[in-house]
Amino acid sequence: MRKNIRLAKLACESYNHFNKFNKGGESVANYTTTTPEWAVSNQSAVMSGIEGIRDTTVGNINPEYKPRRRNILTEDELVEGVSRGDRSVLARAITLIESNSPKHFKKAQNVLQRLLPRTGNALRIGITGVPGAGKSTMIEAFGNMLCDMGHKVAVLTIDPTSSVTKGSILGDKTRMGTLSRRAEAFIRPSPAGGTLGGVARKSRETMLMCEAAGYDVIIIETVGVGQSETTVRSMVDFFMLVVLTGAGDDLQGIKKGIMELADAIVINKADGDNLVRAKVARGEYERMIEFIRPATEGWPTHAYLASAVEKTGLPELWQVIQVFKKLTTASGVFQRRRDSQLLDWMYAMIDEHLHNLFFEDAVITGRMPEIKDAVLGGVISPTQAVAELVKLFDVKRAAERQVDLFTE
Ligand SMILES: Nc1nc2c(ncn2[C@@H]2O[C@H](COP(=O)(O)OP(=O)(O)OP(=O)(O)O)[C@@H](O)[C@H]2O)c(=O)[nH]1
Ligand SMILES: [Mg+2]
Repeated sequence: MRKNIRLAKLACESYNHFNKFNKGGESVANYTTTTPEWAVSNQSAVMSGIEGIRDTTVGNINPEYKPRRRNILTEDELVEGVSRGDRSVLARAITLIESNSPKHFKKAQNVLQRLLPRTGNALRIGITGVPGAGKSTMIEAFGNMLCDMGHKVAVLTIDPTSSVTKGSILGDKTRMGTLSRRAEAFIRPSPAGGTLGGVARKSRETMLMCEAAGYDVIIIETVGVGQSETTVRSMVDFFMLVVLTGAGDDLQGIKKGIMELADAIVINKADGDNLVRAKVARGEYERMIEFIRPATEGWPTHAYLASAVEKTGLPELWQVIQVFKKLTTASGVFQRRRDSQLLDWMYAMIDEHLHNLFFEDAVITGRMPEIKDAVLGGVISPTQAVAELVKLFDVKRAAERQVDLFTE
């Protein structure tokens, strides 16, 4: 401790000394300068010049200086900026949506509310597949192609593991290097942290913001492990599953459930030596699909070949998506899906809301251990336990205690 104080004193003294020295070279009297061995013998002119140098970093700190703060945008400015398609305002509106602060939550919701009339006009495409299947590479090639065709493309990712790995953000930005530099494209990595439910809400609202900003194709990438593909399916119109060759290898861990969600199965990396195998895989997938219920009423799911690297099969894929949109719009399936997605979303949020109210309530958490013991000890049945807990639960009080239910 004493040593620390001594050190601090020493640092302070030397700082003052240094300060004095740097004030326009007022005083160097206390310094003894030793000439370095590499200096030429007649150095006086140069050395005296040094005395006059003003160090702008140490001795001349401007007391008036205040670090520049980014001005906070008002609701009106956010609405206006996003409507105008201003990318930096859009990014800030999304940051507001992703914020966990109740104050930001309210502001973001107000902005979103005002922008709602401008949403809904984009085609929403989801892409899933095992890690390394080539989703990001494909989105980059596909996105560039769409931009060349005159579309505005927004790419979002849902990565339930991102709070753990964090690195995926950097990875995707570099993998989508050319796309991220285009004015017609907007890439936003997955909101970090939180439950999948929280990430889903944020991604959904981010998607709406992008639509309001004029992006007409939204692509959402998610890694095909766990629950996130169901979440993405519930927010897109068209869903593709990207797979690799070697479908026989136990379907590369792809569960039948995921295939049931897909409107198209894309066998990627159909290039070079892999092309023949990719064709074989396509046949195998086609045979399997026959036994699976199609994800979209009236739309037969098929397997297609593509190479994200050689950019083959991508125009055909876009063609397929166009036909899908035309057919499902004509049959009414397109709009019906969007309607039910909206209601499902609302119900899911109600579920989460009530779940949090109950399980985070102090009275319930206080009583829970005892009740659990009683159930495990065979003293009461689970049904009796529920009855007792629900009787204890006071919705009004719980609601008052909760600061903001949507902010995880
Ligand atoms: N030969 C070949 N390689 C490809 C193709 N598409 C992607 N790759 C390579 O496959 C690797 C993984 O590609 P990514 O696009 O990062 O795969 P991803 O599915 O996004 O992976 P995660 O984001 O980790 O789930 C990279 O090294 C790509 O260069 C393709 O069409 N052909
Ligand atoms: Mg990726």
